[in-house]
Amino acid sequence: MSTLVIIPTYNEIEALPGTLARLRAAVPEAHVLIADDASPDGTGELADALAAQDPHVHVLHRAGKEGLGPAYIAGFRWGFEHGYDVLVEMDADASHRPEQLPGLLEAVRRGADLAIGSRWVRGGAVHDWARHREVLSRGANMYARVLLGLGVHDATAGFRAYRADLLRELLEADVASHGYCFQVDMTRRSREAGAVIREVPIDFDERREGTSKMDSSIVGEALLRVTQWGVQRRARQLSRVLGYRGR
Ligand SMILES: Nc1nc2c(ncn2[C@@H]2O[C@H](COP(=O)(O)OP(=O)(O)OP(=O)(O)O)[C@@H](O)[C@H]2O)c(=O)[nH]1
Ligand SMILES: [Mg+2]
Repeated sequence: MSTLVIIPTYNEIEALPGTLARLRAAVPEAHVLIADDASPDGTGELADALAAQDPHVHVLHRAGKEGLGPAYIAGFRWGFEHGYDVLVEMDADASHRPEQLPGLLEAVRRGADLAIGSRWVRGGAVHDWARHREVLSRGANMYARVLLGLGVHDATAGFRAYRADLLRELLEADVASHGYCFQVDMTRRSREAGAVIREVPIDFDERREGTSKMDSSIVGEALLRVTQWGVQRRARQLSRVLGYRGR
């Protein structure tokens, strides 16, 4: 299983070197693609320097900040072109422990199309997270679970391993989501495509370097989209029921 780990970056000059070193040590056979949105702090140049020293490291430079979703989609397409079997999503800020990536890859090896590194299943945990972040994440996941019937406990999770074949199928349609709801959107699409989804418990660490890119527009987009998808889903269910009664 040839593996590409995609790390989206925006102003991660402090955190990236440590995360990359841990990743290269934990899963030496995997290749890495840093997808940088022209970070003003020079993360893209740093990534080029790291790539020049290590043939397993690659860089995708994008024109400007467009959010997580478009950066990942560009990274996935790069991965398809280069023939990888498994594409991984991982944050640059070491919130996701590279040492736990083998667990996700093992789940794919055993038949999952999508392995989600989950904070909110038994054995999963968050460390040093502010109370309001935990409440937000748990609340968002509960809302998405109830509205969308995903059967997944951590639909916003950003530490994931996808079988490339599943992603290729999902990206035949446009995915417009930018922020966190990109993760929910992809989970929803995976479910609709009949994919085998496994949640693997992980430890999520609060970032120690750099600054968060989460803001109210990202939360707002997620709330709006999840609500829209939930309403669409209910409307489809209702029209099916009414359709049967009408016969
Ligand atoms: N290329 C790109 N990467 C982004 C963008 N926004 C966020 N990222 C990266 O996506 C990953 C997750 O973003 P974070 O800011 O850590 O978001 P978060 O984990 O929800 O927030 P914190 O818990 O506060 O760190 C990091 O590697 C960011 O650098 C973007 O617009 N473009
Ligand atoms: Mg983070």
